[in-house]
Amino acid sequence: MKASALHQHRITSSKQAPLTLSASRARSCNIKAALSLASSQSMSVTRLELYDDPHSEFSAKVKVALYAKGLSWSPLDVPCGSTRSPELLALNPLGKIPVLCVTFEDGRREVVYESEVILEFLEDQFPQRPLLPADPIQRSKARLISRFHDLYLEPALRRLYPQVAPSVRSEQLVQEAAAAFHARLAELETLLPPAATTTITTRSGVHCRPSLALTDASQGLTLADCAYPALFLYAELILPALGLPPLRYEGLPRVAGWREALWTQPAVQVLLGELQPAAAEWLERKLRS
Ligand SMILES: N[C@@H](CCC(=O)N[C@@H](CS)C(=O)NCC(=O)O)C(=O)O
Repeated sequence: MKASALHQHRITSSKQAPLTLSASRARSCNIKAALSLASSQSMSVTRLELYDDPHSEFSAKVKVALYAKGLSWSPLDVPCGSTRSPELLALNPLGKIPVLCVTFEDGRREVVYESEVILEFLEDQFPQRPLLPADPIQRSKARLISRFHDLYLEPALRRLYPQVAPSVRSEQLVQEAAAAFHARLAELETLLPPAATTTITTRSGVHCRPSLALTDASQGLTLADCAYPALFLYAELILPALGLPPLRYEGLPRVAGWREALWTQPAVQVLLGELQPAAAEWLERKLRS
């Protein structure tokens, strides 16, 4: 699927096409038939709505999965622009986005939150274009890499966010947080399978073959991949903004090859088309404060 086609799909009004496997499929068949195909459960989903913020890293993770599965969804603004608003807390008592609202064909509306739980829900509800490999061990590895993002790598990067504003920046905290982030990246290198470092020899020399976390790039994304485009993007923006050396993934050949392969994926390209300007705007705003 081309990136432009995916983008069109993302902005499709849910009134026009409640939920489809793909834009082309919606055109070629009755919507209701597509909906029942799209759902593994007896009850079909007619609408997906996502409370998100254009620069939210965890919302980006969910959007990669939605795009990879070719699912249509509508964005919802966070009520009053605050994750602490009574309206959002009524949906997610943890006061965080992303929050996915799911409407079923009988009109029932359910709320799913926590990005990893949302991804697992999407996988259960829409098993077509699976994001989890068939083999149980490979599934556990995909979950491990995704979990590593949520529990270890992203929290390390997050320590740098409050340091972006020059008015409150502490050089010591920047150095400590950057060192901790690089230590986590080195751990990530060891979690990735050696396939990510597979080299190919051509007449022009030896090249690192781009590979996704668990599969060859030609096989598409898995659950392991969804969180990392936003993580890499923010890390690449924030480190130099803090006066630190740019992130070049030196000594991390598996991570470097994986990052390169991610950027070739249509779902990631759609996400980056939205996230890059939002992240740049966020950074500019923080740098002025
Ligand atoms: N563990 C949560 C983390 C979500 C998260 O931290 N979201 C941020 C935006 S990227 C947020 O809502 N922050 C507001 C807050 O923590 O009050 C998940 O995986 O969904």
